Amino acid sequence: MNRPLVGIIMGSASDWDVVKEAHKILDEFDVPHEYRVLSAHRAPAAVTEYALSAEKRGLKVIIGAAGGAAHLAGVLAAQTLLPVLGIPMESPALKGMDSLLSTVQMPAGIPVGTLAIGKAGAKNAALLAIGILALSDPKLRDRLQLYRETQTKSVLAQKLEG
Ligand code: RP5
Repeated sequence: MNRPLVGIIMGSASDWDVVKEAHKILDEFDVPHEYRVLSAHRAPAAVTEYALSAEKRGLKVIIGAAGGAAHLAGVLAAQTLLPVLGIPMESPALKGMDSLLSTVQMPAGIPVGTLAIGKAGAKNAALLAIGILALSDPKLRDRLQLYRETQTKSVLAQKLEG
C-alpha cells in the first residue's frame, strides 16, 4: 500500500456518511489516503499530534470535516504548513450555518480552504485535493481532465421529459 498523500479527519463517526463521498472520489482517482475520527474538542492532543506529524509522514493535503462550532479544520491548519481543506457538516440545529461560519471565517494568517456544506463539499474537497496533487503529477492531471470531460458530456446528454 502506498503512503497516504491525503488525510481525511472528521470530528465524529456520525460525519462519515457525508465524508465518505470524499473517500470515494479519492479511491476513484487511486489517490492513497487515510481517514479517521479525531475531534478538536474531544481529543485535542491527538489532533495536535496528527497535525504536527502529517508532513513528515508524507501527507500533502489534509481535509478536516466537522459540524457545530466546527473548529477542527482551523485547529489542524494552525499546526501544519500543509494545505487544509474544510468540509462543514450539516448540523441539525442550524443546518450547517454554524459549521460553515466556524470553518470559513478564519482570522487572517491561518487559511482553511472551505468547501460547501455537506456532500457537495465532501466531493469538492477531494477534487480540490486532487487538483493540488495534480500540479506535480501529470498523470493525475490527465485523469482530472477526463473526469471533467465526462461530467460535461453527461450534463449535455441530459434529457427532460415534457
Ligand atoms: C462535531 O460534532 C462532529 O464533527 C459532528 O459533526 C458533531 C456531532 O458529533 P456527535 O455528537 O454526533 O458525535 O464534533
